[in-house]
Amino acid sequence: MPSTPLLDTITNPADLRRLPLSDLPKLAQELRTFLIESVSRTGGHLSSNLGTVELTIALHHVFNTPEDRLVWDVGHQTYVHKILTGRREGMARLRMQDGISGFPRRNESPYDTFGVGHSSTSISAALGMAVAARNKKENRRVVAIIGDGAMSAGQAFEALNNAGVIDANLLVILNDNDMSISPPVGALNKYLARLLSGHTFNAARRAGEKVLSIVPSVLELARRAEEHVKGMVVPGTLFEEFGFNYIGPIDGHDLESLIPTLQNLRELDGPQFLHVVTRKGQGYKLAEADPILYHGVSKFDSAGGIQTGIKTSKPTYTQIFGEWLCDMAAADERLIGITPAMREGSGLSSFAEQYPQRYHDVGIAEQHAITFAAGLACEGMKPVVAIYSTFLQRAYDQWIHDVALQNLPVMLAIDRGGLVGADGATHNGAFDLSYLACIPNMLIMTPSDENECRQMLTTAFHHDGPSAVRYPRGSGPGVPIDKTLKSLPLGKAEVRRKSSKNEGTTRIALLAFGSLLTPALQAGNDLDATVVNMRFVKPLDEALLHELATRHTLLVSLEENTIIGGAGSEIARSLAQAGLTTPLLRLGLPDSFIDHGDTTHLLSQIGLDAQGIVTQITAHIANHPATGDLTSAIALAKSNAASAA
Ligand SMILES: Cc1ncc(C[n+]2csc(CCOP(=O)(O)OP(=O)(O)O)c2C)c(N)n1
Repeated sequence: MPSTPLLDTITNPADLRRLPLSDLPKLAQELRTFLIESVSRTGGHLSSNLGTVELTIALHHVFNTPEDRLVWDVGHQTYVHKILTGRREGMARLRMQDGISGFPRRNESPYDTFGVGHSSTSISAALGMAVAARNKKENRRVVAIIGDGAMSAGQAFEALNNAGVIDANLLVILNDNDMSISPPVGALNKYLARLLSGHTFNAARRAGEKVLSIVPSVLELARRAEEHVKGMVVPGTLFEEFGFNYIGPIDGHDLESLIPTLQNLRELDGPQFLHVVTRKGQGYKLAEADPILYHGVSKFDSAGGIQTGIKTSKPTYTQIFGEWLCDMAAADERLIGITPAMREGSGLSSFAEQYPQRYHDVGIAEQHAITFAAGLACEGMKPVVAIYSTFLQRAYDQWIHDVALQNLPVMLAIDRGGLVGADGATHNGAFDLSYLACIPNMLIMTPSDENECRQMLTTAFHHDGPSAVRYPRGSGPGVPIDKTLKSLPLGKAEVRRKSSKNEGTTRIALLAFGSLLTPALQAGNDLDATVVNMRFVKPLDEALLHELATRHTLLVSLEENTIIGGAGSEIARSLAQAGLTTPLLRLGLPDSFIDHGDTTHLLSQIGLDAQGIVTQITAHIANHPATGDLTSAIALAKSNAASAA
């Protein structure tokens, strides 16, 4: 690690507050060096953290944290905050199992005032805290720090709308780096750009200087003078119309203007809004040049930078989707591709280039994305919404009320279904099968390999109603891909393994959904079980299911979704409704939030790798006398498998 003598003297914000202002630029430099080296070793979010070094220093320097509350939006930009609040050592195990999280978490530190990972919650949460402080007569300050990307979401405006009338002591800092993950979109972005442009920006800076020259004792007068000055040079801003006192824009890398501005704002009552301008990737040339590439990184060589263009052996599901989208767009001009601010992550970059007129990045606005798609579908378009499972949670009512209820042909390409690894509990796609399966009119598919994914995407696209294809993060088993656009028969599962020895009397059937087919096939060999690729969560292949139920002594459902209400529950419902009493063991994600870590390891820990599946089934059989007679069948199968090997 590079030498960081000044940073070494700081273990908490109190140490930082003892430093003279003149030392702070050097501290910022050391923090950047440390950050680049540390993130290059662990992976994580880099560009956004480099952009908020000075802002974080200034906030902890001016505010009495943790008594004063800092509420970060998204929370991917809080590494410097973590380093300055006693977690510098922890950075070595950032986002690793049992290491610190990549986002703020209330149970990790008293300085992490609000758990986050999804965007645009900070103003709402901070407002709640400010109102609580007022009711409890606690004289603390609450600050929400939100990016211009996160500001584009409806919830941020819902909170502004409410804050303006509550008149609580709340400071909102807009960290404007003119970037979301990819370039920002929408009218708000254009508006912010206007605030920054030419004359207005410089004049506003002068106005800011005037604010700073005013002593707190004549605060009210000062406010009026400031209004007057601003009134002359900056037109009333949108934020003022919401009832905020707008200050800015100021340079978010200039500690000499940041610190006194924050000191002044700390003394002002009522809703305050500070607009700071920062640069994503600041101080690391490679990230400044390509902030998108350095937004979220795997381990890399900090001197040489990220090596691009390296071909991996297997395509990811995201890539499979991206290619399919382009192919289907060529085949059907009604196709419209929609992303809520995840162009790269969802695999839409090529589509956006090839079909700019049919590509819509709607901003961080999942709810709008779905209802926008519904409107398109009403008029005969074929919208495809590419969305992460975890972010679809935001748009649940839109999906039910605007799409499913009207039986509109809107298609969801749901990425990151199941565990996601380093991003952890906030980003796991643990619930989508549960929350979608209960909605009428739905078609829900879970591909078990790349080719099936392509076929399911085609099936969904041609379906005349709401549909979802749900695939995991990363790559699949690596099967060859048929480039044609072929559909699958609706609601038909596929028997992938039949018992070799006990045809007709095989006792265990593994009913696997999506990603768990691969380990199920391995477990099936060990157990000499029937293995079925279920393919459809809805409609289930009930004919096959009921037939299997009569020929097996134990059915086992497998899904990378929470067990409660998931695909296994659908199976249970179907069996019960048919009066079939064959025991069913449901395997899937447990009823707890699963933290960050390596996905393979996590899946093994919760018993969803091949070995774990065998162990869970044998344990279940041992504990349930009704299925006890299977023990000898399994022992026999295992010894057969061993002797065959
Ligand atoms: C609800 C939701 N949708 C999408 C994301 C994915 N996401 C993480 S950071 C980010 C961009 C945020 O941009 P901005 O707020 O400007 O912060 P910056 O990274 O530019 O500092 C997005 C879209 C998310 N975290 N939450």
